[in-house]
Amino acid sequence: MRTSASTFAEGVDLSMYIITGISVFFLVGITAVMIFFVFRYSKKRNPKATNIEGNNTLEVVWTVIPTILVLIMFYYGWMGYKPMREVPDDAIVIEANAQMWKFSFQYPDGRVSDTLVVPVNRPVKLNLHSRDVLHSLFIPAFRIKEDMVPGGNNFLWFNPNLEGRYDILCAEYCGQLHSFMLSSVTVVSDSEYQSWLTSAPATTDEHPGLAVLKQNACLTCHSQDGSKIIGPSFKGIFGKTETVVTDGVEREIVIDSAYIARSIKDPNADLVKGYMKGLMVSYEGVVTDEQIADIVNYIKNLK
Ligand code: HEC
Ligand SMILES: [Cu+2]
Repeated sequence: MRTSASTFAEGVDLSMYIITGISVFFLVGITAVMIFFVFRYSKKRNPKATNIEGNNTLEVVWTVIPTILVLIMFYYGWMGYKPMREVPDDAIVIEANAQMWKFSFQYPDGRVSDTLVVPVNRPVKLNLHSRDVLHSLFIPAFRIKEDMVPGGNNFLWFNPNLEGRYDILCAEYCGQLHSFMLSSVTVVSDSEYQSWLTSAPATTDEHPGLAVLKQNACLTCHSQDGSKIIGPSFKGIFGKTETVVTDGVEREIVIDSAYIARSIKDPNADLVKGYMKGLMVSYEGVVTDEQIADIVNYIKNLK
């Protein structure tokens, strides 16, 4: 049995069973009739081929019945889908952000989390945003999936009705590490939700620069150990001389704080030689100047 943990599950599952049922009925029926005809009208039993000219009754029957069946499928599909676009007024509104290759969720009080925590039996609306390419937020247990379009403002909502922890996947092929773009939603009681909301985010003794790199998923593209992932590694780059391509012209630069800041705010201005343009998007307005200073400080120490 698959898990179903939201009020949408019933409608989606019902329409799926109806469509699958009708399809299986016709698969079996048509196959059986075909096999019967192969024997009944083989050359041996039916040596002289006959030509049958039109049959109005048949024409009407095989037009009307399939039309009714398709309308039945449409009806159940529509009944399952319609409530997904009608958000209750009292829904908790959370901003869901996607980027290559990470989800993050921002709660009304400003709290940001990599995973969702929601109270049971309360409607939750997610406003869907993407910082770079097309992603899609898919929660199979809730039977809900919507595209996250850069520059668009799509949404989804759900009403979870079973406590537990469920997978969130990106369902739109969004590049090399698409299959690692995972998160989860934990459905808890109302009191657990309240205490989670008010609890201070776990403090770590991590370098603030490292925290910023993690929070913005920089490390999905930049390693700290010298290996090349999507972008160059951060290891030992500070003070290094590097070849970059600026407006199509190669030149040598020394990596300093100003260069790192520019790489973050306008990544395609100076392209590191050997890397493709447009992979890294600008973090202008996303990462503050203080955070950039923390990053620079952290990279300096990555020997
Ligand atoms: C989707 C992958 C991706 C993400 C996410 C990403 N970058 Fe990059 N980054 C690249 C690529 C590719 C390059 C090399 C091409 C270029 O210079 O734009 C690059 C270049 C850089 C450089 C220049 C490195 C050098 O050796 O000159 C810095 C600094 C940098 N990124 C910092 C960051 C920071 C900080 C973040 C997070 C806030 C980040 N990047 C997020 C892909 C990414
Ligand atoms: Cu994605």
